[in-house]
Amino acid sequence: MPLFGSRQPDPDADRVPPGQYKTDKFPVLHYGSVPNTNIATWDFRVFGEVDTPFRLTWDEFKALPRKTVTTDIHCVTRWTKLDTVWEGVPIQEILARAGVRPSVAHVLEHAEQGYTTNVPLSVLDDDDVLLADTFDGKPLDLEHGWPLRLVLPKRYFWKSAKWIRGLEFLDRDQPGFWERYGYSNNAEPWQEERYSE
Ligand SMILES: Nc1nc2c(c(=O)[nH]1)N[C@H]1C(S)=C(S)[C@@H](COP(=O)(O)O)O[C@H]1N2
Ligand SMILES: [Mo]
Repeated sequence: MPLFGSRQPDPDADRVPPGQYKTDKFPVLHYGSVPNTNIATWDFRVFGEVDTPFRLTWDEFKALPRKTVTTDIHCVTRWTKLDTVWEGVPIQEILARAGVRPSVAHVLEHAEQGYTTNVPLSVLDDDDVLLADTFDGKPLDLEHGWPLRLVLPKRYFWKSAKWIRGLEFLDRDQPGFWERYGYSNNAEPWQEERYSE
């Protein structure tokens, strides 16, 4: 018996960013309602400052190269979930196909119902960033973003748009939905960048 009670130090403590707590649940968080997506008319658009803008149908998306990423996720409302397992198309596959122009420094994620969130190209262009259609080996639940969401583990999770429909490449920054409401532009959990100054 430990001398001062039975609480053991959490072996995962160094994986939980400042001000966050660990949960095994998978909370559902979004603004508005769960959209009604028709997979037959669904598309994913890559546009803006790219040499090869393109549009993918669901079947075309499903035919792209895929990989699995296991990662921790952090929501600004303070929950952190460790070792989440996602599968989908690596973002670097999309970037390569688009031919992103040298002038591009920013990307705007576009999702259903006008939800947007912005991210620097240098942050998006990482080997743990996925366009994910699968969580824990199963298609995404509707409320977690079916059919497709972005997963960007190195930023608070509002930068991971559910029901994503496109990426817009920009030569200047353009704040997204939460960023316009005073949330941090950079949103780095280890720096605890929750709100803008
Ligand atoms: N389209 C869309 N994507 C969104 C949001 C949203 O409101 N709309 N909320 C974000 C926030 S704040 C979080 S924490 C995560 C939550 O993902 P989850 O519901 O799968 O846990 O989705 C993000 N993606
Ligand atoms: Mo969030």
